[in-house]
Amino acid sequence: MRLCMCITRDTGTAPHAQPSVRSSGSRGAKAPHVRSRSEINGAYQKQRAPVPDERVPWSVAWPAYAPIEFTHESVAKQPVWADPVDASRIAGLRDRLSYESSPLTLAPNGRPLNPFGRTGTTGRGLLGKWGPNHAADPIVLRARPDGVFEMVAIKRRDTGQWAIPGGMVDAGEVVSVTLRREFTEEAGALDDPREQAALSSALDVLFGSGGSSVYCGYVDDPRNTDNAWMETAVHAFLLPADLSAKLPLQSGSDAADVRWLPLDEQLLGGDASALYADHLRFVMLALRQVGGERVRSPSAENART
Ligand code: RP5
Repeated sequence: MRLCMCITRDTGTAPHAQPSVRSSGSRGAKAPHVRSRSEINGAYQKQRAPVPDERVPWSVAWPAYAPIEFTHESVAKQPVWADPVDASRIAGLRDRLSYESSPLTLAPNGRPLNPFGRTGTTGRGLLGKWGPNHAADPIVLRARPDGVFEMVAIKRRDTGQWAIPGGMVDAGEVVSVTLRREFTEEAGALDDPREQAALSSALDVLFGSGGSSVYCGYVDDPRNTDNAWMETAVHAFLLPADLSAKLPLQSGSDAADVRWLPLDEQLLGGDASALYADHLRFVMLALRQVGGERVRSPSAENART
C-alpha cells in the first residue's frame, strides 16, 4: 500500500500535513470492485452486462465484451454539475486530477477508462463527470464508556444502506469545506435556531481541527461505470466527550435517517454491505488511525469486501 498526500483539485496543495493512506482500492482483493458491477442501485437494474471476476482487468483480452451503454436522463440533459455528452470534445480531460490514474487512460473513443477495470456498463450512469467524480467523507466518531466507538451515519435513500455522511466536492470547493458542508446538510438539518447555533459552534471546534486524513482514492461505488467512477478523501474526527452531548442530529433531504451507529464487533466483523460502497473499509482505517489500541475490533484487513 502506497502512501500519499491527498491533493485538492483546486489548489493543487495538500490540505493537511499528515500523510494519508492512498487507495489500494479493490486491487489485490479476491473479487475486484464487486459493487461497481452490481445493480444494487435501483437505477442500474438491467443496465449491467455480467463481468466475471477474472475478466475485470483491462489487461485481460475480452473481444466479446458487450457492456450496456447507460447514462441516466438526469445526467444526459447536462445540468451544471455534468459534463458534455461527448467526452472527446472536453479539453484537458486526460489531465483531470485523479488519486488513481494520472494522466487518465483514454479509450479510442476519448472516454476515460475506469482504473479498476470493467463494470459491465459504459457511459456515466448517474455520475456527472467523465472519469473521476470527487467526494469527501467525514467520519465523526465518539467513544462510549465501554470502549466501543460510535459514528454519525446517515441512511441513504438510493440503496437504503447506512453510510458516512459524505458528498460531492462542488466546483472550486476545497475538501475541508465539503466535509463540513456535507455533514451539516445530511446530518445537521436542524429547524430550531438555538439548536442550529449549538451545532454550528460544536462543528467549529470539530472541523476546525482538520481531523485525520485517512484515505484518498477510488470508491467501489455501485454507480461506477467503465468511464466514470467515484474517488474520495476520507477524514476522521474524534469528538471529545463534552462535545458529543452538544451535537444534535437531524437528517437532511438527501438522507432518510441519521444516527450514532455503534461500531461494534457485529458491524465490524460482519458483512461489508452493512455500510454503503467501501465505507466499512474506510471506517476500519479511521478506527485504526484515531482509535489505536483502544478499539476492540478485528483488523481492517479482516473486513470482507
Ligand atoms: C460515495 O458516494 C462517497 O464515498 C460519498 O460518501 C458519496 C458521495 O455521493 P452522494 O452522497 O453525493 O451521492 O462514493
